[in-house]
Amino acid sequence: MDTLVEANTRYVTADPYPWPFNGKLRPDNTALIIIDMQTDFCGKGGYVDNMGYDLSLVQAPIEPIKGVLAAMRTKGYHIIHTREGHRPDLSDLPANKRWRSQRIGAGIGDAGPCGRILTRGEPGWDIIPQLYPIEGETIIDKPGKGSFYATDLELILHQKRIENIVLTGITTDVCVSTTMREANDRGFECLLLEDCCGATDYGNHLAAIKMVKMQGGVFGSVSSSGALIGAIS
Ligand code: C5J
Repeated sequence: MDTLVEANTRYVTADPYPWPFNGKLRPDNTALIIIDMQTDFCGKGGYVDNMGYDLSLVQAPIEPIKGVLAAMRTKGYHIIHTREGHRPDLSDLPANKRWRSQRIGAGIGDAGPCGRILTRGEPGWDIIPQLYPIEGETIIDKPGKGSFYATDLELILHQKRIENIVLTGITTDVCVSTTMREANDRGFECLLLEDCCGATDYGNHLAAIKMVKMQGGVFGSVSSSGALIGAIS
């Protein structure tokens, strides 16, 4: 059974608990956040490709996210996209982050096949065409891994009266996980869609998902694109 619908409540079948905890799943109080689906993280010639990782792991969530995005757009849910990247003058790039990226052969701000790596305005930094935002959707540009740090995301979520967040994107163990932890600490009710995420290391992907589920759902609950689409349809 994908949904449990009682009077004025709606749940997504999820592990370790049906989500959201209070059954208040509605378009007006729920946002889909799609994290960092940029060419730099999943495209040929981008940052992750330059570091030598297997792109198939970070491309796997593209089709499942497409399905969730279409379903949630149709139903009028809030849609938020994020992009990790730095100002062209690199004034928001910590020296240690730059040093570490150079050390692994993908220096942030350096020229690459898709323009300057992880630099705002460059082709590689932008969101892939398959998941490109449409008019009215929010885009959050962030310099770090978490989507709340040094951005106006929290203010926007409060202005829109959002209580529930569905998390998707890449990478499961870095930006998605960091954002989920930040959101959870701020009282947002979070759901991670496991087939809508991917990591540069499959073991890390699985571990990041496992961590969400411990302690009765210490950061929220975990489900799939199919269960979410079933629940809102
Ligand atoms: C990383 C991200 N992995 N979007 N960024 O550096 O997860």
